[in-house]
Amino acid sequence: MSTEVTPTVDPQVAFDLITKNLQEVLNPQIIKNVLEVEKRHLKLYWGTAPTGRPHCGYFVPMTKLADFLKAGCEVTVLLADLHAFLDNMKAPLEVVNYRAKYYELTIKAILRSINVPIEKLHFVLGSSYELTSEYTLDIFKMANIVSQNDAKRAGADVVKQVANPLLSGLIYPLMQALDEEYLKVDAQFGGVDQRKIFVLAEENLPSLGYKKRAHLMNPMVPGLGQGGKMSASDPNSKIDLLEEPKVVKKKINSAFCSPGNVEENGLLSFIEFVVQPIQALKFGDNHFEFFIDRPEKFGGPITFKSFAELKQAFRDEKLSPPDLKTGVADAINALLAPLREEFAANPEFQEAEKKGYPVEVKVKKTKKPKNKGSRYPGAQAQTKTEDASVEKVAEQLEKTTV
Ligand code: STL
Repeated sequence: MSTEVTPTVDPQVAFDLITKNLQEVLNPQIIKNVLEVEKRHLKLYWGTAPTGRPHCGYFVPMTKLADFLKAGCEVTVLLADLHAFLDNMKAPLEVVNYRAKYYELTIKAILRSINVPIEKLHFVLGSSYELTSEYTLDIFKMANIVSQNDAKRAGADVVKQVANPLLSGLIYPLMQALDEEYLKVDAQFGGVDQRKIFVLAEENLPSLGYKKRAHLMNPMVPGLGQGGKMSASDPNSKIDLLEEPKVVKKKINSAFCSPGNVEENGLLSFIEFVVQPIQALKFGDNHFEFFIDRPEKFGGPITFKSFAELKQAFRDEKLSPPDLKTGVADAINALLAPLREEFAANPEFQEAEKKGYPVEVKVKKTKKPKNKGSRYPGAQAQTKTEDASVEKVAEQLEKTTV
């Protein structure tokens, strides 16, 4: 086992790499203890639920996986298929296997495209151990120590919030906490939106006789629309990893981007959180080069040598929104080109896409009666208008997380 081999990376260097560019680290001393006292490789995992098609935001955690691998960590990617099912059936059971495959191939393709060696990366399917009797009993044990309220709050930023929340949303966080034990890791990595689940895990695993883990959190990257978030209901706010170059151009052109405004600008965020770390990975820490094929009448082609310089030029209105858009669309298309190539060359990838995301047959929407069970006050008296307005609110609340 590689963990028994004395690590070659200096503990301080490894710690700095592991925690670089993160928004928050809970219990860093757990990590330090592994590296400095136990003198072994850190074991950690990143989980993703194979729901909708992965989008450009996925580049962000990938650059961190690269850091972890460079630091000598044993890294596991959990393809949380049952979580994709438990989150309001975002992935029905008939398609979830294909989606998990699609996610696995996408993640591998991204990592290869940014020159990250993936031989030491493990992929685990959640259902491979989450359906064992041992795990089931642990869910029941957790269910006896975590209140409904705490489970609900823990999932609030991750589980899709709907008008009539299902029981599955309460099980989801309990299982994510248990995954840490079953994957035998020292730490879990995820977006800062996972924070409440991470805290739930820290607070409750010890009651089951399991150890508390460290938690590493990435910042959330804003989407392309006004108001930041990548939203499922606004397809223009996110770009799929296999998007056609023309569609990339179109979506970038419709992104919110007002002259001189560097605060609410998803395009600048994309350069800062995606393009910049990828260049640092590929060409060394301080390397940054951003080329914009600007028309001659607006000053001609230009290359920025630092993100700060680019941001300042935009703030001073020396760089206009249309020119910034040209640069970002070209940059995204350059990042996506190798992914499209892998997809075109791999029939397994194509099959996973076809069967994981079957073309939707448009059926006329019929109003589904809300499932509130039958034994609650006013069960008989419920009106249809009430139902419709609640559904509307639920739709507005719908969001995706990275
Ligand atoms: C999503 C989107 C995303 C991450 C996740 C879910 C995380 C899921 C998860 C599930 C089980 C775990 C850890 C993480 O043990 O980007 O819909």
